[in-house]
Amino acid sequence: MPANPGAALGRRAILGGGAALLVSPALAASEVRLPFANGLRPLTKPGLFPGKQQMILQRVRAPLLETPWDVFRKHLFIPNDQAYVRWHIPDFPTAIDVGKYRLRIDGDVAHPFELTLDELAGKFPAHKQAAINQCSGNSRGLIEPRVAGAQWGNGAMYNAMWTGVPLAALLDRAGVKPGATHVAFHNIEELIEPIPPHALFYKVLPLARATDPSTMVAYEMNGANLPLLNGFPIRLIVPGWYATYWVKMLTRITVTTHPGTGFWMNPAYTIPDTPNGAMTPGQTGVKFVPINAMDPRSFFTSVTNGAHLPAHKPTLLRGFAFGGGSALAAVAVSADNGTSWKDAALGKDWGPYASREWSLSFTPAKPGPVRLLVRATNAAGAVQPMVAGWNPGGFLYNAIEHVDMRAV
Ligand SMILES: Nc1nc2c(c(=O)[nH]1)N[C@H]1C(S)=C(S)[C@@H](COP(=O)(O)O)O[C@H]1N2
Ligand SMILES: [Mo]
Repeated sequence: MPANPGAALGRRAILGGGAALLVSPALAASEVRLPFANGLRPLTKPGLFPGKQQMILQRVRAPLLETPWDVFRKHLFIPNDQAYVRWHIPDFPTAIDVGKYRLRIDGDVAHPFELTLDELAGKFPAHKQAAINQCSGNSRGLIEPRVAGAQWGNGAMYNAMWTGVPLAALLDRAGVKPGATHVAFHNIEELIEPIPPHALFYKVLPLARATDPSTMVAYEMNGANLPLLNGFPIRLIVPGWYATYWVKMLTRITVTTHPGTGFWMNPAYTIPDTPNGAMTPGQTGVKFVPINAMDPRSFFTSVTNGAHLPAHKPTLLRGFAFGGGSALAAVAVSADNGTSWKDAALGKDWGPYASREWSLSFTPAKPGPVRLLVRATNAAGAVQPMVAGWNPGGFLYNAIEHVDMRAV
């Protein structure tokens, strides 16, 4: 952790380059097969995208890079150079001039103001918090029936330790006017080249969510500068909510009385206003609302499909889980397709919005096939379902994961 984060930002005047735009799948090192039809994807050569090691190449421009599953098997906090990447607008910036960079707070406030990056890091107390960034469409490739959009496996997420300034501290200094209801977030893309207003990646939060103590403007990820592709120099983080609100290269925060009608608020990134955001394909008359809090999820990391376990002997199973919109309450494993569940032990608690390790000793009763399921429950009582609910955006996927192995 640099002693003076402002200075650390200042040292890096220009970042990035055009590398991301020159990638062709032919430059990929190898391939990986994601667990659904048409799941074959190239793996990038390390360094092909600025600041990124080997990633699963979903799209070149605008980049969609998925974190390979092996990374989750090794790390609870995903290294910055392997954190997944998602951009919407092809001409997103490939260089940042940190000396000229400004963050502006305006709109329905008493005292609009502007900060340099040094002022942001130097004038407000630094706040640290672990939180998982997960794309609304993470695991979309697993949804049945299939829907359009990035066909991610489970790797469009990463747990990280964030350092920054609570958004409430910035809004307090600006003095939110009575009657304000929402806060809108702009990013540098609109300064780079003319983008039609309807296409701007412009996101809006309800005021209560914006002033929640966990919402913050982050300038460090895992104790280092944010990678360019993950939003250098600053981004919004909205712990517990899907990453679509985690606006990268944040430039302007506008307090407003409007919920926002830009394309990326509506119709994009909306979910059915039904239990678990589920509906049936073709159903009509469904009301849609902006996507919001995440659902609980849990994963195995110590075992994979096809593994052999010793029969009659204990194996320590391990994995990680998160609660989503509220803290993780429990993780349980089933060896009988969900008829009975055994609670796992939970590892260090990194805070309500972070990933947490779990472990459980398991002894196969006899040789033969073993299917294990893992299920998370959060503090609000949400439990992972056996089958994920369907919606046309392919959002909120959180079905119970399983591994098929053999006891020998
Ligand atoms: N400026 C900007 N911020 C953005 C986006 C974008 O396209 N532009 N995409 C959002 C979406 S939908 C996701 S899933 C996350 C991805 O964050 P990451 O690239 O750090 O993984 O960034 C969010 N913030
Ligand atoms: Mo996303």
